[in-house]
Amino acid sequence: MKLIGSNTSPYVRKARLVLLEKNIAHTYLVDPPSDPDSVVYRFNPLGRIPALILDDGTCVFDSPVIAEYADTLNDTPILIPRNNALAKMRVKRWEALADGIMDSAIVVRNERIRPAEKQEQNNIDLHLTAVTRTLDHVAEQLGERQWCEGDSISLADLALLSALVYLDLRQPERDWRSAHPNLSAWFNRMGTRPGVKISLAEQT
Ligand SMILES: N[C@@H](CCC(=O)N[C@@H](CS)C(=O)NCC(=O)O)C(=O)O
Repeated sequence: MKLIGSNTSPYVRKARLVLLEKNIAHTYLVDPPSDPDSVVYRFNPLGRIPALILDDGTCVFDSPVIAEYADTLNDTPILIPRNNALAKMRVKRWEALADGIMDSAIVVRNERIRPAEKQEQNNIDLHLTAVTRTLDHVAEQLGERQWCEGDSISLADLALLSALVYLDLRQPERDWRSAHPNLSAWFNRMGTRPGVKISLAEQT
């Protein structure tokens, strides 16, 4: 299978981390939709990445669907609980929080690259505040535990990591590590994982 993406997209990073963590053989193709000739338009009518192309040509999108599909391919590890509806909901809720951070950070990014006179400061402030509030929340939820949910790695950890890497890229002025030392320690522990190391080496 082939994962089409870009090294800056946090949603792509989440999908890539799932494939790497589960050791699922795939080719990673950097081919962002900002290039009008990107192959992504042939596979995903939305023209969005990540897009996972299966060997029979089936295209899987978007990142939560890719994560859920990929998680069914093997059990090493299981990233989304299978037999416990509440535990599954909690992991997916972490994913929603992480995706929400990404969504808001992208709104801020898109505003900031507009000419200064066209930027909507209210919109920027709204989304910066949403990110701050959500970081406060996830840091509190994590506490001193090793994993976001349960007693092993899950999609929750991979999604949150992807959101934080994106914040480092687009909001380097945001000192979330000082604000949340527990999140910082968790991030550093996550950074020792082989799949995470590969992904972190893929920036820009
Ligand atoms: N909800 C989608 C979001 C995907 C998305 O918006 N991807 C962005 C990149 S971060 C994209 O492809 N935008 C189109 C573009 O860059 O032209 C997911 O989780 O996969």
